[in-house]
Amino acid sequence: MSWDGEKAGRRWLSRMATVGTAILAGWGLALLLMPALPSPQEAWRMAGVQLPQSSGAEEGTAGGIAAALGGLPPESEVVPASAPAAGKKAEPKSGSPPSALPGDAGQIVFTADDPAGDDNGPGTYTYPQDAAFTPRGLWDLRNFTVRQGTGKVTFLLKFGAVTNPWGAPEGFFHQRVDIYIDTTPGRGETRPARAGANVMFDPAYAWDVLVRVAPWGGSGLYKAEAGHGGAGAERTASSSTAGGAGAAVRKVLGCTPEGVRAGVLPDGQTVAVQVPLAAIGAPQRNWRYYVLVGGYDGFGPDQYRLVMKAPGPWFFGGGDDGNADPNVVDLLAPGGGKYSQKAQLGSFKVAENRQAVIHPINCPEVEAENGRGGLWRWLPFGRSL
Ligand SMILES: [Ca+2]
Ligand SMILES: [Ca+2]
Repeated sequence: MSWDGEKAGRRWLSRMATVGTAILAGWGLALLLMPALPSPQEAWRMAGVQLPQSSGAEEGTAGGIAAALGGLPPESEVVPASAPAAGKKAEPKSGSPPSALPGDAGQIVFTADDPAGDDNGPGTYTYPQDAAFTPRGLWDLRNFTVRQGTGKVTFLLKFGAVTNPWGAPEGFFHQRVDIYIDTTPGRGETRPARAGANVMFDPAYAWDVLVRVAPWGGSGLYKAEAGHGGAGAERTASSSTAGGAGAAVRKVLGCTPEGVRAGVLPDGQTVAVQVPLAAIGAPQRNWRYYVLVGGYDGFGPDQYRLVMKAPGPWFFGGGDDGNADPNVVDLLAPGGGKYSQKAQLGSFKVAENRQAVIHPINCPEVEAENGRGGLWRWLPFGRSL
């Protein structure tokens, strides 16, 4: 099947996603109304969340978490299980409050800023044209922070904007984030867990752990199996299409009250994902982080919204109609230099059907390029900013 044909097929599938969204919204609503199954908000509370210790450098976070403990949004503010038909103007419900959030987020152990206004992939990508994809900043990662608390590791992803037009129970809808972590030198995977992001990972920093972030219960913790890091396992787009095999991975935890939990901080801009410490381990100084931000599409490959050559109501534009171009619109990376987002995401080759190779933050090469006063800081556990 040609790339064009294949992508056209997926384009059709994604048009059907509006129907899917309605169904999913229905599930989400049912989940909220079902007493036997706690909503994520209830789950936070069931877990006995506590207020984090304020370190004085977390304006809008600590106080926000306190506000979040108020509980579920009023029923009147739950978005009805409906979605606009393709081509019809969507009416995002901006009045919905963000979901309640994980408390006891603990101390910051790693934090990195990302440039504002760069949710354009290699510099050319444009937003889908439907009104649901407003305002600007939905995919513009601004900050990535890791906190270690009692029995939990929390990943905080601050965006330019977060909206929830179809009432996903997590409080966000548009963001599809993968946090791939190289925790163990010399082993791991250089391919994504599933085909979809359309990128390859630096073989020198093959990933071992994936924190998958998606609405509608799509978040989870995965680990690479044996892996083949360092083997120069580069592959072309032909082996990484939607139906192709992803990396050998094991699902460790799904999105459950005892597993991985996701929500939005009351600042309305920060997606938070909490993972049990026992499952992921204590963050270490030498953990390398790949943070990939794409658009969520329940019917997209690995739930990534496709990037096409021409923009459409439901697709990003400014890419290519094949599968060499990344479906990643923002990448945690320095603002310039050899490892800038533009350089990394732009390293794909359509003619050779070759995907971009990306590099993690907090590795010596990128750190050197980042220069003095870099974007990120490692903070020994127990120390406040
Ligand atoms: Ca950004
Ligand atoms: Ca970026």
